[in-house]
Amino acid sequence: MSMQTSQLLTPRYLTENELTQECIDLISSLPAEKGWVATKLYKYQGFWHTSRQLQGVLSCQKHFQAQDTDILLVTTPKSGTTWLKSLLFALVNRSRFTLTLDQHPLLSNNPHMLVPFLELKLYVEDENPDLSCFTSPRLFSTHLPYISLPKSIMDSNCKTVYLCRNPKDTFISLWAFTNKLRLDEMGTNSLHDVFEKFCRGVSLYGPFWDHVLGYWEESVKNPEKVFFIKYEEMKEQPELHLRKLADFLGCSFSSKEVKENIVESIVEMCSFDNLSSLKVNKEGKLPSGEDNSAFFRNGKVGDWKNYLTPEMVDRLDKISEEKLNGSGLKF
Ligand code: PAP
Repeated sequence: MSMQTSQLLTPRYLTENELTQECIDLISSLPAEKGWVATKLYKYQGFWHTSRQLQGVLSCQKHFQAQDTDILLVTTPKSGTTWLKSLLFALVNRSRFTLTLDQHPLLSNNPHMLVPFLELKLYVEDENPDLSCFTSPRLFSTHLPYISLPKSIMDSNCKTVYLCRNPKDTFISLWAFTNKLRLDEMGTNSLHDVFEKFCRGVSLYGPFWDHVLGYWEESVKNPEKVFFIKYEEMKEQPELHLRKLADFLGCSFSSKEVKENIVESIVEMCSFDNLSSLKVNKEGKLPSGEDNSAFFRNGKVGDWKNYLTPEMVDRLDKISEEKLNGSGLKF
């Protein structure tokens, strides 16, 4: 294959050559490690990023202007972002888009297209994108750690929903996902190799534990601003937590809506089985090149039991105990 053809076939998520001089200069001063998919990961403000991602981080830190009515979904990668994007979109827009019709935007769009990432989509495609087409409340998402959030988010009254997941399932999901993103000629990452990296904190937006703790502490200090939820809680009682989310966001379900089973309808529409069986999610791709199907693996709690050795489990448990000790947070 010629050089030109192979460049044409490179998905956008792997492109590393569209960086501003500012980003190139910054990268040259940052600690670097071999990446899981992209060639390298760089440590910026204590967390690991690809160069493409870093470009988006810098741009959104510089230009994003939060509004008090904004809703920001923050997640650790592979914690159920796609799921919560769909739930929040359906929840917040339930008067615009009726759930009973077969025309709901979630039935023909991957949730990542409806709730875009700031640093992975909007601010990586354009240094200062025009966001005027977003209707209020604007719904955005990010994987950014608390310390790296654009300042305007901290200064505004916008609401943050934070989702995370137990580190064992997060790790397995990340391992499986990143192997799907690797091109055939790259081969796959062994579980053992990337496990070491994950434990050392060298993973997308890692260290995982520091990411979670940043938002946990903020949610304890400012519960009216940061809503903290785990994937496992959401799986166990989705209706209950969806109602709590609605209360937090100031759009509680009315008793009429409860009687009409709107809560259940949203949960059902956004279920793993429903979303993963839609044509758009079976066959579609994101503009950045990822197959939509890569965001739907099996959506189970405890799948780590099928992959991790007792030593690996012990090691992750010990890190969690040490890092989360005294915080009040447990997995
Ligand atoms: P991202 O951080 O790259 O956006 P994210 O959506 O957070 O990915 O993670 C995908 C995980 O959520 C997958 O978990 P698994 O690998 O353990 O299977 C995916 O299956 C799961 N997931 C996607 N959609 C749903 C859903 N509707 N309900 C429950 N889990 C889901």
